[in-house]
Amino acid sequence: SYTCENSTTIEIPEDFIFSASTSAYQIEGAWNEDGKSPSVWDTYTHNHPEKIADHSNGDIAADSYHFYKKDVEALKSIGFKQYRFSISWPRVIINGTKINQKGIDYYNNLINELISNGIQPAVTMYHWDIPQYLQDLGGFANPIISQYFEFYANVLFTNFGDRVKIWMTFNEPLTNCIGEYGEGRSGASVRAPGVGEYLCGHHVLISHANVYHLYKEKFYKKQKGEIGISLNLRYNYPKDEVITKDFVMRSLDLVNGWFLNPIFSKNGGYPEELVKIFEQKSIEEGIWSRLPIMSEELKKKIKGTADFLGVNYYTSRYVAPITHGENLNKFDYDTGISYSMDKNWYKGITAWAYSVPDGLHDLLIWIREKYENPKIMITENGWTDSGEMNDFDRIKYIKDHLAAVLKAKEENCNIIGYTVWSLIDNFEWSEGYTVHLGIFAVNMSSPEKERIPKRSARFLKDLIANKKFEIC
Ligand code: PNW
Repeated sequence: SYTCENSTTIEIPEDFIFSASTSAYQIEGAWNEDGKSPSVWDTYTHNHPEKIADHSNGDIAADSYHFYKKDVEALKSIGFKQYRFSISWPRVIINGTKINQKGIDYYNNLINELISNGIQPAVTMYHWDIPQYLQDLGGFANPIISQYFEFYANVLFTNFGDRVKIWMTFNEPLTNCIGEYGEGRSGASVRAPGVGEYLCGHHVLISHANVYHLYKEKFYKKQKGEIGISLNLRYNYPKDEVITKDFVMRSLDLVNGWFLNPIFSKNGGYPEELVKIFEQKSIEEGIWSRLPIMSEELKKKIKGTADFLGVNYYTSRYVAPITHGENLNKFDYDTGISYSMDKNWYKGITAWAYSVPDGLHDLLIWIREKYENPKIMITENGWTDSGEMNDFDRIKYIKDHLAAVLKAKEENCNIIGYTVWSLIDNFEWSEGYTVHLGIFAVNMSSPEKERIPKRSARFLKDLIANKKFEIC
């Protein structure tokens, strides 16, 4: 229970932005309407329902394609001034190759509805739903993908850039590259654990940089927007007294640094430690280095290509060196890190959900020190429930994490705002509809798909209105 004897009031700075987040495949439905071509998630869920907890899919989901006005209404009712959503690549570009005007119309309607309600759109270009056609050509394992991605981004800037001023190229490439190419989640036709993840990561970085340069050269002067990227980051703590501080710091460099270092570090390129590991591994394994080589020219091209860093934070971990015989994914094996949890961390209902608010604070300080205090927007943070409307655990989670963010901000981290994942309950990937992360429930069995505020929605409404909250 959360009875609280002496609470503290936390004040929220006047200009701090509050936002809520969703992604296209998880909410839109209309998977084959108005010319939309299939994404890998359509194919995967249709061909392999057994891989999804409740054998469901995103064919209809919250039906935001037809009910986007309900989403905007929900946002407005809470007082959010920003909405982070993603655009479905295969809806806007059929098979990744042909422009679909009806897809463009849909996002124009959504963007206009947001703006006329005083809500600023913040758009993710790619939240894991690559056109199946491009996946069949190798997806992000094929270097040509950067040209297709640039073509797509060009269409987005051309059509929406007059009104969209905040862009995120990618959402969580680490999760996506490991999931697709390492673990075979979502039907990548190229599954190559230990190779595919790194090819994917490499071409994500190149695609991201190309799109950043495209914007700066062709659109920025007129549109004056910002380009960032959303990375899923965690903090690590030593599992026991035997684990050295060096090991912990190195683990952060290896994992968080994979995507942070090339874009946000002073010298660019992959973390030195990561490169070293693969030099060793290729000698041991007698094969070509599995981490693609980043030339000096490419380092230069990728370095500094973000106006802000989007931080998606859910949890942290204890770390220790791997021991013989552990069953690990290839990335954990390559980096040599074994993860565990503290039995005192509050646990949610998915395997990954442990509440570690200190980890968010410590992560933000670590980024400030390591990457010269970049501008940061928290682009995801959220908690699971199993269907209850009085979601007190989520309220506590949000309070604790917001307090951690504001503390880091007071300690001079350049943080401009906080985004909750998610605005509405939605298709939670492999968990289907069995796990809920929305501050609004969605009546999935009703054709009207009503959005119903949970207790946490009302909490956030008060918090945004009063610019303060009470914490224990
Ligand atoms: C994110 N972790 O994934 C995704 O961006 C969302 O699409 C998803 O619905 C949401 O979180 C909830 O799962 C995660 O480090 C990535 O524990 C990493 C972690 C958790 C979630």
